[in-house]
Amino acid sequence: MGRTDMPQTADWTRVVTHATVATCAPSPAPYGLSENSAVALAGERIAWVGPATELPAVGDGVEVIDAAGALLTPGLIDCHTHLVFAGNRAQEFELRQQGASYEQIARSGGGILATVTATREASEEQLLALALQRARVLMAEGITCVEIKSGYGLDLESELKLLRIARRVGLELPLAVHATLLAAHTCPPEFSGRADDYIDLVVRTILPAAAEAGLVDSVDAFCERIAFSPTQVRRLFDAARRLDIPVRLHAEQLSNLHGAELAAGMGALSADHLEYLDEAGAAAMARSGTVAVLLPGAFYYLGETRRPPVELLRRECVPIAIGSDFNPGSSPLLSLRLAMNMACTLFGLTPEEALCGVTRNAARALGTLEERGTIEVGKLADLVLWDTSHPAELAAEFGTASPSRIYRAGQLLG
Ligand code: DI6
Ligand code: FE
Repeated sequence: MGRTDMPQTADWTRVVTHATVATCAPSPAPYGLSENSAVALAGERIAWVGPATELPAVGDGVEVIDAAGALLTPGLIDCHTHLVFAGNRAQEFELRQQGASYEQIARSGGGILATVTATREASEEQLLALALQRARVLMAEGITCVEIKSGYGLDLESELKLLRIARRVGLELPLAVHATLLAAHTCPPEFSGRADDYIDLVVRTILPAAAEAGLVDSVDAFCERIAFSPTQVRRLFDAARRLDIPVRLHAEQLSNLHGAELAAGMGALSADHLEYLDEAGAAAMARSGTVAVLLPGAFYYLGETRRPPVELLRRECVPIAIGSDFNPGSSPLLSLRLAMNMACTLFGLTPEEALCGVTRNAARALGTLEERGTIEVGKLADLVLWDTSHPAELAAEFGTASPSRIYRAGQLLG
């Protein structure tokens, strides 16, 4: 029998049936939710989605999992982490509790630079072990894809080291990794007072070398008074665009330098933080389809009071994603579930926005929406079966509702 004559189900490998499926795809139903549904997998891809009552008969070789009403969602995506670093900044937490601000600590040589010192001193194997340990914690929450930034090396060798580690995490674990070059995180001590010269080094040496080694999926920068100016960011983004590498930006976290507007104007995948975003910035993001990545962990940990303009983002139809921003200085919380909850409690998102913010819109922020982020035929079978049946629980609570089964590209993780 020729392949075209074979029944549609011939290449199916697994079926999850009697599930409450939240596809997270655009749909009139909140969460794209449907009860008593089935999802069929053919190898690493999703082959069929529909009501369990319409599921075609399947052959003996197909594993059938009866979900008994449990919730099935896309694998979660943490689209903003700084997962590779050494040391910790607990002493800075003490200083801040005594009244020092994040900016004051950064200006006096602490902050990001303290982590740069610890990270430069650590070996590649030590850093890899730390990153793997952290990635496993995220995976246990149902994360199947993570973005990992460099940015605590700030010289050629160290930045390449961090990006290689990001890639190795994706090779050693069943986890998709998007590696982001964040060499423009802050000015390293060797370039103190010479930020333009450091940007020269990033543009002429670090970015081309990292790109040549195949280590860069996107380029990021920290656009802030304590980091880089919009003019410097533009030079870096121009260089990234010449290499055909997508850009994203830490923008409007502590002040409004109009970074989001700049990033959107250059077609950025995302602009992240955005507490100080204004109307022009949101309108520019809407025009370019740039995703707003909200990072409530940093807002919470730094004791900020200014919230990102969620109502404005909704009005402008800017897609909203949520990341953990896991890092030792401003967001030491290794839990995307907690970030989802905080996005609701602190920023006023709905649980549905929170779930779509770590699935569909997070995939979009990583430029991978065609492959991931929703349960739709043809996409990778990155799926999580939960020990709950209602999707609101994923944002309403944390430390509860755990994954009972996780599939990464069709493979059951064990
Ligand atoms: N914004 C942040 O919140 C983190 N990086 C950034 O650009 C902070 C990183 C750190 O303090 O180590
Ligand atoms: Fe960040």
